[in-house]
Amino acid sequence: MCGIVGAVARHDVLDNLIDGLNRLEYRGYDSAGVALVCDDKRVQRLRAVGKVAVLEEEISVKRPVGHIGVAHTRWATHGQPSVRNCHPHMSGTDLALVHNGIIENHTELRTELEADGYEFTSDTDTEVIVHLIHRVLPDSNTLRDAVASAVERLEGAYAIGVIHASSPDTIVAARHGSPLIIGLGDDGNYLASDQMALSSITDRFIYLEEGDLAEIQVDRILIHSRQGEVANRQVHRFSPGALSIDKGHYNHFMHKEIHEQARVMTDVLEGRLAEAHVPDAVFGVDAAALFDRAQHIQIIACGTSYHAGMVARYWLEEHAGIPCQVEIASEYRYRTPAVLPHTLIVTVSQSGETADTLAALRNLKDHPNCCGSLSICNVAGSSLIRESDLCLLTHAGPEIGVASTKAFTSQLVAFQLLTAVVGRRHAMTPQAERGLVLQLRELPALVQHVLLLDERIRNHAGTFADKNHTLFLGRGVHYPIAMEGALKLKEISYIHAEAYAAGELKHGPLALVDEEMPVVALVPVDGLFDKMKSNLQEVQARKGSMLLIASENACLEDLKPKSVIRLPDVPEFLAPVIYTIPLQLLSYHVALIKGTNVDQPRNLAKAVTVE
Ligand code: HGA
Repeated sequence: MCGIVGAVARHDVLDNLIDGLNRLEYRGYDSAGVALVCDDKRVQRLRAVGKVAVLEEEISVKRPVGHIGVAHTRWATHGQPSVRNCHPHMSGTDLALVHNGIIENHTELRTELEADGYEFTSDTDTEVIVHLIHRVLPDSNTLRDAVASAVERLEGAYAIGVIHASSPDTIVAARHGSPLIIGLGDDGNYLASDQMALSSITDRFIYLEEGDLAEIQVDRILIHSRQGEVANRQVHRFSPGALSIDKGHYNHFMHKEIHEQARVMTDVLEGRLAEAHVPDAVFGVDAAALFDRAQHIQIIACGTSYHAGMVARYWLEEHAGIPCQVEIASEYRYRTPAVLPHTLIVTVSQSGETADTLAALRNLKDHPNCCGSLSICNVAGSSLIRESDLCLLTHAGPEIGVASTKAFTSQLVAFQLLTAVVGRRHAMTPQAERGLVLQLRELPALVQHVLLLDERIRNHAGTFADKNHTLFLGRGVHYPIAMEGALKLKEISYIHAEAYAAGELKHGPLALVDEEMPVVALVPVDGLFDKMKSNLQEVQARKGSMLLIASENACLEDLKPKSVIRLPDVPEFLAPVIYTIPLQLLSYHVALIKGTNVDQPRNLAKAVTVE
């Protein structure tokens, strides 16, 4: 998604801006640009389609020097990726703006501004904002007043950074629906849509809240709330290590992040397991009272996080005995759900900024039947965390690969902890909770063991790389794991992949099965093992080529499978985490053979901050 960086300092800020853009590359983008108020008091802008490196080439020809500037990586929502659509956008020669988000009423604003004589030079929704500010500037005392009055006209979502040639000491920033943070430096102050952008400059951050308007100067930051009052926002500190982005000895972030999962399992569990139970306080100080009230759970998420929620529903209903529903946020936010009394809302998002999930939470949390909200999230200080009553940080560390891996398995563990605390109040006996806690302690070692299969899984990747389609099959709690496996393959290798609950096969998808349709099946030895085997017989009878990811105890002789990856026999409660890992590795190796961009797949972005 789009990224914003801004800087105002005692030194030339161009290198800070470019460094920030490079650190935001992981989010996915199609073009980049920068604008500075230069020392001759003119605004100089440079923009380029493609990687930040292309912009840097332009800069090397014509380097602007200035103490204040804004920069942007664009992931197009309105208008093609092209130089004319790159941010920063300008109105006249003195005013420049960067924007993340979508302006929903841009068409009517454009018509109005054109009637006033403004000429548009891009196809974006963003350009209306900069002209709106320009139009009110002559009647405003300050740039801040002009921005404040312009944003009142906007419908939709925005995080913006604005500079003007005649205010060469101030960046004005505003947020509504898209994240924005201020970084406090020693020699200046900074703005970004993601703290990762500023990780080489500072470890001190202020998170702007909804409706905030900020003036950022070298030695002064002034924030006004939506109500126009001066707001004192807390400064948060993060250790530099928490923000490090480095591939180590791996060729891709995704591969590194898959291999980090044993450590991530340790980190997400650290301090969260008592001798024989999961303490309520793991979820926050008010957790006990809130969990006491909850009679029903509504999980809301998107993409991979939605799959984690689907797995959780099996656990929460089977082990905890609490009714649970799971829904895709982009659907949930636009319907009128009949909310059951005493519903606990659980939102899940790696970044904590997923626009649809955040909107769904906002719509629902004041519903009279909601007894509270919990967010499961990887980024401290994110909007979801700040707007929820309770949170569980997944401690997976920065996830740079666009295709989520370690964030997913850490979300699964978060849900295992939730199953224990909620279960204690419903169907779970103390013995059962103790059993779950003991199993969870084994998880990091089991994950480490499965990661050793990397090489063996690579040997199977060739079967998929020249195919156009793949089916993934699972049953029970492994059905959403099959969905996650299919999503990984689609995302990074661009092979069309579909997941089915194996029992559904004969209701349609079996018609697709032939030698050209590889089938990946998850075959743990659990209560559905025999059913799964029958489904696989159906595939085999149609000459489907199968890759079975099966427990080492699974007796598969009658299927005579050519391709099997054997996994350790693990407790059923842990199996979804364990069976995820070979699917991640398989996708990775297929993508490598196909030569796709593993960490930044085409058309995709990391933190999905637009709806
Ligand atoms: N709507 C703007 C910004 C898009 C965005 O925030 N993407 O993540 C544009 O299309 O330029």
